[in-house]
Amino acid sequence: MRDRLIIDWNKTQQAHTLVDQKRVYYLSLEFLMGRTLDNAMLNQRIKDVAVEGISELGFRMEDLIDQEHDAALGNGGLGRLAACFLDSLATLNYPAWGYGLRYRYGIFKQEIIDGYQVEVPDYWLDFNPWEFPRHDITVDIMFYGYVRRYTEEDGTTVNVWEGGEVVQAVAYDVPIPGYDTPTTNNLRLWSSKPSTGEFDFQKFNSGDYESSVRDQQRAETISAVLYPNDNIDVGKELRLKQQYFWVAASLHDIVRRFKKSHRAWTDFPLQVAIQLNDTHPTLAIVELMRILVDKEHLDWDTAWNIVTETFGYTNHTVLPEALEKWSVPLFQNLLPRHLQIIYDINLFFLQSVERRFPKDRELLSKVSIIEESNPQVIRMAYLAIIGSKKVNGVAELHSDLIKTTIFKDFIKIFGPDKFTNVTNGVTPRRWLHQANPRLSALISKKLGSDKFLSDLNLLSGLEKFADDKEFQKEWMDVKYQNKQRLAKYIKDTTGISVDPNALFDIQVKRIHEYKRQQMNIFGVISRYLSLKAMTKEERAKQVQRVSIFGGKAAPGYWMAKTIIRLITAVSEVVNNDVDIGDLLKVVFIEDYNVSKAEFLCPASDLSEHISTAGTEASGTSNMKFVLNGGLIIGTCDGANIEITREIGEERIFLFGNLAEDVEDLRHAHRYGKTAMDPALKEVCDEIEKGTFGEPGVFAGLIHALTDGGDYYLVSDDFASYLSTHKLVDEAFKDTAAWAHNTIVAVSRMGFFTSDRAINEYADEIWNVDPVIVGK
Ligand code: GL2
Repeated sequence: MRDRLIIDWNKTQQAHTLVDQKRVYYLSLEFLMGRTLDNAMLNQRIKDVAVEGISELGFRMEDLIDQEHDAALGNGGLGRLAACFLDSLATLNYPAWGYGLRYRYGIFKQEIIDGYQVEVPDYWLDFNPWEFPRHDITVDIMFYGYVRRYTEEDGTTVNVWEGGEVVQAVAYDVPIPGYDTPTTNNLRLWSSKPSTGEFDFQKFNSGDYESSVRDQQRAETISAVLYPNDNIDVGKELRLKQQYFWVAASLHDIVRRFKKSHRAWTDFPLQVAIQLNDTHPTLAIVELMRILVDKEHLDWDTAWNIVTETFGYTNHTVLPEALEKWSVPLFQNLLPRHLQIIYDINLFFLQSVERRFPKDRELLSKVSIIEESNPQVIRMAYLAIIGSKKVNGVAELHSDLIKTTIFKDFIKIFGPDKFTNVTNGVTPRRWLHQANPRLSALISKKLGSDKFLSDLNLLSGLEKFADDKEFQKEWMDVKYQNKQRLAKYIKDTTGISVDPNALFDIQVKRIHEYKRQQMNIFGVISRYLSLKAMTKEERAKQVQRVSIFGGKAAPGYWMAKTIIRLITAVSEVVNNDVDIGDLLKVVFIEDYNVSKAEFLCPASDLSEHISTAGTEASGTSNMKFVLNGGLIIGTCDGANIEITREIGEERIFLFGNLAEDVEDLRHAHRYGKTAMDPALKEVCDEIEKGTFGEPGVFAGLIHALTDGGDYYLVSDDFASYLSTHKLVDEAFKDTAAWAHNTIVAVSRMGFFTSDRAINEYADEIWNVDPVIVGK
């Protein structure tokens, strides 16, 4: 498979070089690729032959596929989005490159020990046939040092950054095959090593062995580990080093490629589009200015025009704790010349603002790249906005929110057209065809072809069969088999028996207070209490439920870890309660990752996307679950809103307060004007009674609801959450209607393919055309 990829990869790179047209560069600190083998076979359309061949040799393909380690160079949705985008870019034949870091350790592996999360390193490079070390492609990257400024004879000022520590970036290339096309793009990941070779031999020879090893380790540390934080900024120097190392190496590569064509610098934006996946690569704006002004000696204005025509910036969150800010002293020490450039960018920007809004002094401090805190900090998102041609959010509500909240002052300055929306999408190749081969085959059979895999709107052809009894049966049969597969996995890994006839209710995503797994588990406790209070006859009428959770907590996020502990504690009690039996089971799936998502998504009846309104920028697993024939319970947040619009509100269980009400509700909590929801109070009392073990362990969770001000509005949404779950139970009893609704929902999911999202970026932001690579 690897050799096949390489042949197409070579063909593609040659074709792209020959046409020499505009390319897209997708800069992302995270690429959550998952496994490659299955995807490579499917994209090259040779899986059937391979399965046959393998079985003739006496093996099962599933077993082979299972041998592969996930490439887990990402935290969650943001990193997985980048992976889906690479798949679509190649499938749609766009000349595109991904640039990222080759972390030696990806996201940690999660073990659950005595109900608690324990982090174990993810050493995934033992065996990775999908990467190609390119020892011929290296870039020296400098940190620290100082800036020497002098005036040349003709009066121009020259800035030279020198005297710093140099580290080498080495390229590792990963081929990215498109589906049903020879186009195989490149993902280039950078690895760090000392610039002087293996050791500093002078030190080594003079007996200073330890320090030569230390230098080597110091260099290698840069690309050693992925920061395991999702939606939170921690501001560590090593992280800034990673960002500059990756951005500088990537830009060097991009500029080198551009220079080969001997075009004028002003042609740069006609040949190059660079997309910043969140603010992590914002330094690229500064680095390109440094290259153009300090090294290529362009004048500032020409350079700035080139820069601002080249970049696009995607914002992925409005959470204030996730917005990157770098302390000026830390930055000054690490990147002294870049700080000067940022000051200049800011100065010219503020001067232009002042000219246009001479009476608005407050505006200047509001939009300044430098926040006048102690210490001063650099607001990376502001720098990204000012240095980019377009700024986009990732779902309609989110794109509206950034314009009215965190970036509102910039609308005044740049006008509304600079800001746009590109709703996220997921690749149907991985998230339908690969993850759910049974459903994919059934759809192909019904539609008479598998063309829907490259044109997802063709799913609409299913709608007319939504009431066809025979088809409904086949449809629900597929769901049942997928649930059976999950039930077996649960039994094998946890020992818990679950009945595939029960309603499978799944919430899998990073553990975060804003995503409200705590509300889900409180809801489970409430269900448990009501079941306990029922007579036998009443219980017999209830719908069986399996509540499935999965997700990693950031290692330093104590509250998220407490939520995991509550889930595991509740599962210990509920699963062993003889009164309850199969009516309710609670399962925590250890080490949720891409390959686990691939068998979880097809097995849900219901999935939960229940963030506090206005906090989840988009969400993408919501799309995956619906595409796989499940319904969702969710808040009016992120892409849930567009999913509702597409599939119809009768097919989604929406509940809770709206984003526009959140501020008032929080205000009311702060000033003590809200009493806790009575059902939630009962749940809290039960926890405090010790039903789920030592209550002190969960005190933080309860405190967050009471004196903590209930920032995520669990109490405000709890009653409607519970009553909506009752509606779910009722709906699930009517199998024909459930089948009808899931078929209609799937038939209307065409919009959520990442192919649509990528075409929107290509047309509206990058201005780039596909290149057809010959067979
Ligand atoms: C996220 C958002 O939280 C999530 O809602 C969105 O779907 C993805 C992709 O756009 O981006 N932002 C973020 O910082 N992380 C996300 O998953 N980690």
